[in-house]
Amino acid sequence: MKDRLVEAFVNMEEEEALRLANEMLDGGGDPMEVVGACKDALETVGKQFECGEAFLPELMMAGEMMEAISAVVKPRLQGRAEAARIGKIIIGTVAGDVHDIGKNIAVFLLDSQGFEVIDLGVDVPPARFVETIRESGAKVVALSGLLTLAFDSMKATVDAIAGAGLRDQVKIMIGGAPVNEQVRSYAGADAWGRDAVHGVNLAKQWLGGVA
Ligand code: B12
Repeated sequence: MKDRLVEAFVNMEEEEALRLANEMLDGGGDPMEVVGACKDALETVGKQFECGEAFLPELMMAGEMMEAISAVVKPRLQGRAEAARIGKIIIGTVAGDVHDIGKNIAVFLLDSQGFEVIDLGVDVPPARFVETIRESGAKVVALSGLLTLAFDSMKATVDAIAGAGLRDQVKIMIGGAPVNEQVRSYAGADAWGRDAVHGVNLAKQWLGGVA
């Protein structure tokens, strides 16, 4: 079923993809497996875009399909919600980047695991993160980015937090498909999350809650 979902997604058969996602979820499937199938499909669409076999409309269509499927996955994740709020986390897609599907998955997973999430949206300038740390007193900042240029924005954000004298008060994690240990080191973040579940585990280590 997962393979059929990947195939329908790549072929831009929105209704069929949505139907298969619902069937997997109704059959008791893990919501993160549905997300995983969509990620595999998006990777293929991304590669097609890179080599000129798909164009911006296909990229946009893929984004819309992912959003539609996220909307049916989300309530299943929220079904696992815990009552207590463990701590505050500021999250946003860094300046110059508007990709937010992965960030939104991280937001609803963190929320469903009991964190208070302050979502600053996309294309967030470094100063906005600094301001929000001051206003909220949050101890964790999560930066998302999908573009190569996001690496510089992540570094600029970490630098701005340090420049404001707040670096010792917060733990910073970064994530997004192209992020790895090298990017973490370049940006000066404390950790990088391979996926949203890893991000939740990092937050639990830093703020408490069982990882
Ligand atoms: C959908 C999409 C779009 C949509 C975005 C819609 C939206 N609302 O987000 C639209 C059409 C708007 C778009 C626009 C563009 N895109 Co685009 N897009 C994609 C695509 C196909 C999928 C991205 C996606 O949503 N993946 C699925 C999610 C679930 O995965 P994810 O984001 O990695 O998130 C997971 C983890 O990484 C993690 N995670 C994410 N964030 C965080 C944060 C933390 C803290 C943690 C712990 C974890 C975490 O959790 C998630 C779940 O586990 C990718 C290809 C790809 N495979 O990545 C290209 C891609 C990212 N886009 C690309 C490009 C070039 C563009 C454009 C420049 C195109 C153009 N010419 O205009 C613009 C950029 C606009 C901008 N300024 O940002 C390139 C980037 C190349 C590069 N090296 O920079 C890619 C790689 C395609 C390609 N292969 O060429 N895009």
